[in-house]
Amino acid sequence: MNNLITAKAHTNIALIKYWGKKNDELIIPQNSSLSLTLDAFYTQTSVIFDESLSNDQLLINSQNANQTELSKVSNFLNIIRKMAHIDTSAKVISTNHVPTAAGLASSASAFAALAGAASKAAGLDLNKRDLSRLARRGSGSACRSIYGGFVEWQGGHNDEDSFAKPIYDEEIDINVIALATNKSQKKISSRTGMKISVDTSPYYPTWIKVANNDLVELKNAIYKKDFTKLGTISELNAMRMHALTLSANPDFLYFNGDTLNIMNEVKSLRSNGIECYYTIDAGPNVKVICKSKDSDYLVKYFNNILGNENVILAKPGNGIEFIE
Ligand code: 2P0
Repeated sequence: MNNLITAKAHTNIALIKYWGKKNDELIIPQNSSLSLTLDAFYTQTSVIFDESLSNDQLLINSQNANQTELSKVSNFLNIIRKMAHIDTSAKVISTNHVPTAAGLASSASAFAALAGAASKAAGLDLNKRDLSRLARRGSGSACRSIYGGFVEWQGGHNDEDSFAKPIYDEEIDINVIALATNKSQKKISSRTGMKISVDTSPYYPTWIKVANNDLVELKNAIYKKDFTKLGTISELNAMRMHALTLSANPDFLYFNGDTLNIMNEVKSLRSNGIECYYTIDAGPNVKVICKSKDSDYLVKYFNNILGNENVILAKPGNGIEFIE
């Protein structure tokens, strides 16, 4: 205790999406998911438990966090304090190296880095599986950011058996180009969006079956290094997830006009022999999956459409690291 510990975690992009919970408090998902950790975006977080503090303190990107952010982090620290049998307040200093323009959610990298730094600062020495289980309690997708490369979040049924694991440790040729489209659209958080989908979409039970099948198919594609199959299934699975928002009551949509334009561009590039696929999360931004040999061409292509600041190239990234 009384040690300042710093951890760094990268964000991840889901190729098979997590969209819905079985248990809201423990964050147990309805289906298993599979992601790729990305090198271009990360969060670095330092934590110290300090007897002289009367409350938790949180700085995000050198600014005092607002009350909502602080409560979310304090609730997460309470889980760690309970595990470590302490009641000391903590100071948390977090920096997101996720360009705002990338439009990538930072909750995955943020809670993965926080789980690592805070558990170690509290004197706990968790293995990666337990770190993944802990990160999951902050934000579901964070459990996948404990590992690098391709990662499966085994959905499980309870706190013990719901955690992520790396599924492939060899190099595979894959790049992801993050494209930020117009960001003015009103945002429905993932948490809210997935809850409305579970509660009201008549297609939700079918989603679970289809997503489970997509996961098996995608793992096969990865093991066989079959890029075409990998891209095809990832794109399909993303659209199947978004169909749940359109079929919810009230219905909602994360896409804007630029999102649709980029989807059409990707399809047209593909029919012209540049093999690329899209995936989209809970927002209007698009991530394009491609091979490294095509990434320079595609970055320039999208620079011309969206402007250089809205196009960011990422490669597979590493799992959590502790910084001395
Ligand atoms: C994912 N997304 O698998 C899915 C696919 C977006 C679309 O952002 O409620 O922020 O904190 O567990 O982890 C997942 O939402 O939601 C997510 P909570 P989270 O990456």
